[in-house]
Parts: sequence; structure tokens; C-alpha cells
Amino acid sequence: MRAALVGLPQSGKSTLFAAAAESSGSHVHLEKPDQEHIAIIKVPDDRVDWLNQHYKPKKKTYAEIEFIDIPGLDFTTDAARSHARTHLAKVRQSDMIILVLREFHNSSIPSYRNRIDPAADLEELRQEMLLSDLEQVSARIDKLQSALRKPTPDREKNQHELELMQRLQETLESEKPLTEAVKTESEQKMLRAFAFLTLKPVVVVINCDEDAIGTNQSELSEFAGYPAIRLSAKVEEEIASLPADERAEFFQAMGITTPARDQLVRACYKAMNLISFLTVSKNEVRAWTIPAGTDAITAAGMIHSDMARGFIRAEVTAFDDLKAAGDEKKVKAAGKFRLEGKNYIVQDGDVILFRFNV
Ligand SMILES: Nc1nc2c(ncn2[C@@H]2O[C@H](COP(=O)(O)OP(=O)(O)OP(=O)(O)O)[C@@H](O)[C@H]2O)c(=O)[nH]1
Ligand SMILES: [Mg+2]
Repeated sequence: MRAALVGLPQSGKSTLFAAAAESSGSHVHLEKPDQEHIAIIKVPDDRVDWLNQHYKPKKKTYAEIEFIDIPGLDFTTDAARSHARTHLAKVRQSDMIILVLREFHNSSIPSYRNRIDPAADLEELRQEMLLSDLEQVSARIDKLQSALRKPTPDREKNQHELELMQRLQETLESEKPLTEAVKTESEQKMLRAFAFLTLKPVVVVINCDEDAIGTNQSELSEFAGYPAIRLSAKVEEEIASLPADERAEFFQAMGITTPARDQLVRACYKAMNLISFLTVSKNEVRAWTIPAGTDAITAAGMIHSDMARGFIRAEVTAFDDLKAAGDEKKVKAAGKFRLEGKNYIVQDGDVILFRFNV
């Protein structure tokens, strides 16, 4: 699953990208600011840490998502706009969008359209994404209409799609994102190949001045209806470049309780409707990523295809129950240990042992 860092020029995307990548252990080189960069980002998870402490396996493995750093989108000239379109095509291939908005002041870094105004920047980005989807929808409508003029075997299917596309067109023309128009799963499936921008989940990042960081960043706020996080990309970068054991001291000095980077990654995970289940063995404690609503046999197949093929049952304990009880024996005594079949819908934080036989 991939989240694209998107914004107007010089809003701090690459700085934030570097911070997130570095604290996941990958060093990034950003020599080519006009190109996309991809990094694997570890999803912070207290549950993995607790299980690791408790079971002391050889290693611990966090769930992962990808971040892609997209060059700044500039809509001020025709030439720049055509570059922006190429970049937006890359954003289409991502599962969600992190909109990075500049709020920091620094006279040596030119500000887009001479303004420091996150709300105006968000509105410009929003309009451009609506427009980009509208162009795609309109082109599709033309194509379907010309196909419908000829007697083809797909008439009924085309007519059905045309009606859907016309509804999407109306939505976009009234400046609403496609999330407002597409409600059913079958429509979502039908539209998947178009990869519309305004159907993607959005998390907003307000890149604020260093002295404007909130002390409690553990709460997500809201900005223009989107889940939003205020952070300083520059501070995040400074934290990420510190050795791990010096970070806590730095947080204290800055009055920060939760690093914004962790908060951002978690918010992305949630926006993509992902959850984690956990496995424990002598070798490894591990968090696995699945879409909410995944059944046990599919989850087993994520670990190994044999586990799905020879699925017998899932032995499940909710992490919170395990932690509250203290260990497996006490969980069983408390009646919180469950045997589940292949159709069981896996819940976030389930600690699972799959029994299988091949
Ligand atoms: N003061 C301050 N400067 C920042 C902050 N974030 C980024 N900058 C600076 O702003 C400049 C642009 O930052 P980048 O991270 O490269 O911005 P970008 O959005 O990737 O830029 P483009 O990819 O060119 O659109 C750099 O000089 C950064 O050091 C911040 O939070 N505070
Ligand atoms: Mg950049």
C-alpha cells in the first residue's frame, strides 16, 4: 500500500519524506528533486513492542507501507502545469494522498504565489484534482457515446457505464469529490482501473513553524473536512537524524509527547482502511497488514499459501486481553482464548496462531 506526498512547490514534502524514511532505517538520497522517490515506512506499533518485550523472539517486524515523494505541483504557467500533470499520473498509482501544505515562514524560500496560506493552497490542489478527474470522466463519456452509436454486443454494459459516468461528471462539476458519488462496492470495482484522484483517501499535513508545534500531537485534528496533522517537517527531520537513544530527550526539550511522524504513519494506515494482526513465534514477533474485513483464511494466506490451503483453525486472542491478563495461561483461564474458523473476520490487534495441515 502506497501513500503519495503531494503539494505545491517547496511545501516541505521531501523533508518530511526523508524524516519518515530515516526513522524507518532507510537512508534517502534526494539528489534529483524533479523525480519521485519511494521508501518503505515502518508502521509504529506499541503492541509489537510489548510482545517483543514479553516473548523475546530473535526479531520483531513492524507492518510496512510505502511513501512516494512527488515533485511539487506548479500550476502557475502552462509549461509547469504540463509537468504537474505527469506527476499527477504517478499519484493515481498510489492508494492515498498526503497533502503537504506550507505554513512555515522563511523569507529565503520563495512561497508559491507569494502567499503563506494553507487553506488557499489546499483549495487550489483540490480544484486541480477535481479538474483532472473531470477530464478523464469527460473523455470516457465521449468514448462511450460514440460506441453506443454503433450496434455493438456491449450495448447494455456501455449504457450502464455511461449513466454512472454522467453521475460522476455532475458531482465533479459541482466541485465535489467522487467519494460523494461512489457508494457501492460494485461501482468502486468498476472504477478501479480509472484510479481517480478524488476517490482516494486524504490526510492533510500542515507544515508549520517550529515554534507553532502543538505539545500534544497524539490527537488528529481536522482541516477543511480532512484528517489533519500539524507538524514541522524540519523538526521531524532533525529528530530522525538523531541516534535513537537521544530522541526521547529531544522530545522532552521540545515538549512533544508523540512524534508527529508516528502519528502521520498511523493516520495513513487508518485512512487506507488497513488493520494489523499479530503473530508470535520463537523467531519473530510480527505485525501483518490486511484490509479491514479480511477473513481468517485470506489472512493465513498472507503468511504462506500452505496455511490457507491446509487451513484447520485460527487460535485467536485479542492483544488487549493478552496484555491485561499478562500471559497466555491467564488469558485461557479468563475464557478470552478463541478458536475461529476460516470465515472469521480478523480484528485489529488479534494475536493469531494458524493451525494447518498440508
Ligand atoms: N523553516 C522551515 N523550512 C522548511 C520546513 N520544511 C522544509 N523547509 C525548507 O524548505 C525548502 C523546501 O523543502 P523541501 O522539503 O525540499 O520541499 P518540497 O515540497 O519537497 O519541494 P519541491 O519538491 O521542490 O516542491 C528546503 O530548504 C527546506 O529546508 C519547515 O518545516 N520549516
Ligand atoms: Mg521535493
